[in-house]
Amino acid sequence: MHATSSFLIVANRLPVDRTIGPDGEASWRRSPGGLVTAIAPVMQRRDGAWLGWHGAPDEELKPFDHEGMHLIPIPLSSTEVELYYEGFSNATLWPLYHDVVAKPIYSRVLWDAYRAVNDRFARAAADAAAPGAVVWVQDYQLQLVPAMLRKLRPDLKIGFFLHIPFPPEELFLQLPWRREILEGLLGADLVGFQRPGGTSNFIRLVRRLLGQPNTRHEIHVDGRIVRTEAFPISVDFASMDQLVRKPSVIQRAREIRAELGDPVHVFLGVDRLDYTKGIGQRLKAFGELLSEGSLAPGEAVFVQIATPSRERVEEYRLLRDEIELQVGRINGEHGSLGQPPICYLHQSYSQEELAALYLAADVMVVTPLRDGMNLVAKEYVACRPDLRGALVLSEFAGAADELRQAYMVNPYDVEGLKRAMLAAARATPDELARRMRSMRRRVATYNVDRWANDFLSALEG
Ligand code: GDG
Repeated sequence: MHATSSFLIVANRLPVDRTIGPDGEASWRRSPGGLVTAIAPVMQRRDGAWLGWHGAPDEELKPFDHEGMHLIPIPLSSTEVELYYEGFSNATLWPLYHDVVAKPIYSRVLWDAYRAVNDRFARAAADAAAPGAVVWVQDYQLQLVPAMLRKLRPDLKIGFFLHIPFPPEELFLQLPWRREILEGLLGADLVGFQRPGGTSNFIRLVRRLLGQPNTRHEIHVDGRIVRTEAFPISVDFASMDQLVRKPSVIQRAREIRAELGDPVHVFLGVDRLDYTKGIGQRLKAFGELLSEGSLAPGEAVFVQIATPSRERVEEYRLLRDEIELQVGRINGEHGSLGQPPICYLHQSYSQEELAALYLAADVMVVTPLRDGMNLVAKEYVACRPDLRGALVLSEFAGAADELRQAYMVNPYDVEGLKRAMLAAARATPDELARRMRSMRRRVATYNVDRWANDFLSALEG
């Protein structure tokens, strides 16, 4: 009999990446990101474990410890990566849950793989959980786990959090396996969403498809009560705020501006290269501002970091070609020797470099067509203790509920987007400070610790 834990995180991925050193030795490195930072202390306090795939297909690994976290690797075959992860998770659920901005693929083969992998995660969690343990299941890849796990272990307290939007009825009803997904989620004691809209979509669908009696936040299922509520995720405000005050980061921000030719306006976009992020929309707006002469090349530079993402999924390959064509056109038309107006980077950066970029940017442009939250918007705010810098933010990002003082845009409205980008670039220092101060207050109080604690207190309370 192996040791069990009283607190479990179940997520598609483990919170570590394997790196190969110069000597050829493999070692694990904690992945960047607020979720791990917020949850690691809870794990240490409660003797917790984290279950997830370790990132290499066709490889079975024994559980191991890393920086005080007990990690339990769940194996995936390369076929499962293709069908469950790239397929059902990222070619079916991801576009369906993001307003169908790309066409979802509905395939029984993908669904079967999704169910089989969810079943494997549920069994592993059932094995690893101590009697009465708290299990927190994360995100759209594992929506069947709550019910599967409850069946195996009715003694557990099960929470589920969806990091992406939960779609409205009209869209969700397309899914051939819509009942199974809802029943899967209802295995939890608490189902958390980013926005109140997710909660009401969920409640409405449960009533319509399953006929379960409910109130605004509670659903009655087989003599149990399932609660549902919004918990907007956030960032580690204090550590970002500290990072960006380091002289080396401030110096690097200055260098970045100099490397860009010391333009008057630096616009910045930071996203995974994903069709939900509205990268094309913002580049189009920027291109038109140049064509019309509202911004002059040399006066304004747009830095677009597009981190490589899901490169084996067809839609993502097409998107990359589209964006790169668009960048080439705008740079070809408006650039001059050594001075392209768009600096496009299809690479990943360290957190320090990212912080320096945030600090170097006058206007952060966050224009998703749909986004659960969007942490980049909150990171930008956390990285501006100088109270300079403007945030242009899509009303379709979860973050728009909280960052009300941003320059709010509908990313489909090119004219509106252009107006907002110009207004942000031309705002007075007083105006910028007023907006930034109020947004920082919000992110500083409602940080990622608060998010994790609120969810766990609601689950256990
Ligand atoms: C999903 C939901 C929700 C990006 N490039 C680099 C890098 N990043 C980091 C950012 C940020 C994170 O990745 C991206 O988070 P977002 O929230 O913006 O977007 P998704 O990846 O789509 O996340 C989203 C989130 O889950 C959490 O619930 O907010 O709505 O879609 O932290 O900084 N980090 C580093 N180098 C890069 O090049 N180090």
